[in-house]
Amino acid sequence: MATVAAPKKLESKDYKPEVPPDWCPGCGDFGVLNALFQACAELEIQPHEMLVVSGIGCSSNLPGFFRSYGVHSLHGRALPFATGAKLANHAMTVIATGGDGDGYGIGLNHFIQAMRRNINLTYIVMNNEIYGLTTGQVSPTSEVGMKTKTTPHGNLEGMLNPMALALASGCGYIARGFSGQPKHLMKLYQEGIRYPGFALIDVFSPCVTFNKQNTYQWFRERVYKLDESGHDPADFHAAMDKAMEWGTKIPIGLFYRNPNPRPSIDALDPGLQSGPLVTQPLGLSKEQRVKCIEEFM
Ligand SMILES: Cc1ncc(C[n+]2csc(CCOP(=O)(O)OP(=O)(O)O)c2C)c(N)n1
Ligand code: SF4
Ligand SMILES: [Mg+2]
Repeated sequence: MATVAAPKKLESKDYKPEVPPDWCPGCGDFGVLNALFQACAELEIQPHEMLVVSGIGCSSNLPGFFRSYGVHSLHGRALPFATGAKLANHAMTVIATGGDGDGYGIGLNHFIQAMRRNINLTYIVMNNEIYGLTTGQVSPTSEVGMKTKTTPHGNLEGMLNPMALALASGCGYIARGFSGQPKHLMKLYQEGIRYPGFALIDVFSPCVTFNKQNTYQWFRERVYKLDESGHDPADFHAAMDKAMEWGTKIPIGLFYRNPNPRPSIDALDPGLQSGPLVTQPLGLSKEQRVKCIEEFM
């Protein structure tokens, strides 16, 4: 009798393409990527059943270093692209990635709209508080007073707070990790990917080349884990209080997980209830055509 081989257990190496990342040695994005390999392997997501979409930036090069379907789109446009892909095939696990400049600067409107719409995808933002790819300009998350190429006398603008913004925009899963703590980060990814709606994971991912202020050491001295501090992630107002913390102590971990997740768009849209659009027949049936003509004539 023929025996059927048990399916192979996935490992990190199954997501590694032949081309290794070309990030600067020590860049925080390595830790972000390695934690994602591990998270996907443990969740047993087949590479051909997932899509990783990015914008433009060092961090946005990530889909090229991950073996799955991938798109390196336009600056600030990872989320619109990911939204379209998810609606076309909601059976796919969709992960959007990028940087603070990409997502919180040029792409900020799309970030807010995607959370409001509640598209079921996971958004990983490698937040290094600078524009890395373009060699060190100020970003929306750069600290006040920070000296960069474009702010030689110090940044005069206030910092954007992605955690508070996500809470206010209806995001149901809001977490922050640190690439220097990849195991902790991996758990945040896993929960975010499993969450049935838009999930934000902001990651402190130091740019060792252009941000000499927010270094690994700087973060290590400040970050503390919410899960070890008695924080209740089901409490929206407690999450907002934690989102406002910045200074000598900075929280990482799960800020908020909506205990009653509102249904995501793909769970609500009537057109998607008979299966992913890509598997539905193209065009209209005769009955549908007649119904349309009757309605519009
Ligand atoms: C429409 C448009 N404007 C500007 C740029 C130039 N540009 C490329 S990446 C980038 C910023 C990248 O910063 P971030 O998203 O934080 O990524 P990082 O490189 O820090 O990972 C900018 C301004 C561009 N490619 N397209
Ligand atoms: S410039 Fe900064 S963000 Fe870009 S690869 Fe180098 S260390 Fe990483
Ligand atoms: Mg950046």
